[in-house]
Amino acid sequence: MTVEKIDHIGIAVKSIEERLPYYRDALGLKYIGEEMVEEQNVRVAFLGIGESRIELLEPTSEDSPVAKFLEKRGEGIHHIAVRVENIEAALENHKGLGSRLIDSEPRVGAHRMRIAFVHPKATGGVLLELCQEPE
Ligand code: CMX
Repeated sequence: MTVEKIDHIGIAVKSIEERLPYYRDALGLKYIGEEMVEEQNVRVAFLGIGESRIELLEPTSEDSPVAKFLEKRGEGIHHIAVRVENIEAALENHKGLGSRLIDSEPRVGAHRMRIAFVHPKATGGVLLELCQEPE
């Protein structure tokens, strides 16, 4: 089971339109694009930072996990995503060690990546996303 790199850091924001100018214009990151992730009720904007990315997450409905996060904690780091070579092997490893998973099977996320979330209770308070590039 190989972890390749930090794929992206997810930052919960109330409004992409309001926050994008900081990351793109003040910090000077390359704007990659935006996408709706219907299944999660979020709109995401990606910016490149070296071999990783920053993902701005804006909720599109009140029952979005990001809306709940904003309500409880306000804007800030929402999750860290690590790129793995084989997501099934990574999930099996977690299951074997009894680590609490949110997704026991991979599903499709932004950019058609295969993703699965690990519960923050398993990691020391950080929501972790495992992701693998689509074939
Ligand atoms: N990071 C760290 N801790 C978090 C957290 C986050 N993003 N979200 C919730 N928590 C904490 C809560 O504060 C709570 O802590 P305490 O018990 O100490 O108060 C604990 O985790 C569990 O909270 P909960 O009430 O049981 O669970 P929630 O209903 O708040 O849901 C979570 C939390 C992580 C299970 C849910 O948000 C989830 O399933 N997330 C995965 C999907 C997701 O986040 N999708 C959006 C991104 C999509 C994308 O990038 O494509």
